[in-house]
Amino acid sequence: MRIGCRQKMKSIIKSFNQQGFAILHGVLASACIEAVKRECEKLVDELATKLLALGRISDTYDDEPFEMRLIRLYENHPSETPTIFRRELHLRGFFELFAHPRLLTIAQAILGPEIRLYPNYSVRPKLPENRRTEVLWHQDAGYTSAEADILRMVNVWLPLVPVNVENGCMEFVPGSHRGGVVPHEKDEYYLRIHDDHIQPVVAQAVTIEINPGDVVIFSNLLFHRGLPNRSDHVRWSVDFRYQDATQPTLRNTQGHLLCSKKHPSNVVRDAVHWAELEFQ
Ligand SMILES: O=C(O)CCC(=O)C(=O)O
Repeated sequence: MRIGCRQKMKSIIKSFNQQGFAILHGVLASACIEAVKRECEKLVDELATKLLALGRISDTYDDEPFEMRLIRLYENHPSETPTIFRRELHLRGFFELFAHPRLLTIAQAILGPEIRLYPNYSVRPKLPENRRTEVLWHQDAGYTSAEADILRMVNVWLPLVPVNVENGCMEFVPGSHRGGVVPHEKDEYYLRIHDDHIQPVVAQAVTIEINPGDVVIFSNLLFHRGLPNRSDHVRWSVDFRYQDATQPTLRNTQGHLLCSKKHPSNVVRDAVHWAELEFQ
């Protein structure tokens, strides 16, 4: 690794360890983002075809831009809008992102040589003014199990459109990853950190306004939320997690191995192989 790269890597890891997150500007090539967007467009196409076949719409809005089409398709059925795609992501265009060499190098520097894609990878089309997409203050580890603070992970989040406070960017409490898993309670759609733990620190929260090509990595213990979308377009984003593959997932699903010295033949080989696999 060149000296400049080594220094950058050091400052990313320092920020991840101290603040609980690090922003990587311009790390993804536009071809990588475009490949993901094309796959998302195909998922929306499939939904449009289904809605038309069911007689729910009379126009599939093929000419609407990426950040508008879902709004048009569901304008008469707002309670049915998709909020997350997960099982659908075994498509070739996602592989270059999930197995991005620079992201994997960072994950290996933090977690060690054995890296799994944790069985929790998502595309979120966050439609405006939809409470089902407003993700409340939580720690990812709060969703896993009582032993979740043993899981060593690097969470990855990236936008497919520019994100800001208005359209529902992420919000983090720097340093909040240091105290282990705190109590969560069930709200209508999501878990939320108990008020006794979020209220004392909420004023320290920072908003993560970034652009396609940028990525933010963060700890699975960091207090974070996705703000509501108050704009007139869809806030598209992708989130996934790398985990130290020597650990259990603490779920019924096992994810997919992306780097391994111990079991190299089990690593997902390429985009074709990824598309043959399933969410598991
Ligand atoms: O994208 C969002 O609004 C929330 C995502 C989130 O909470 C996560 O990736 O853990």
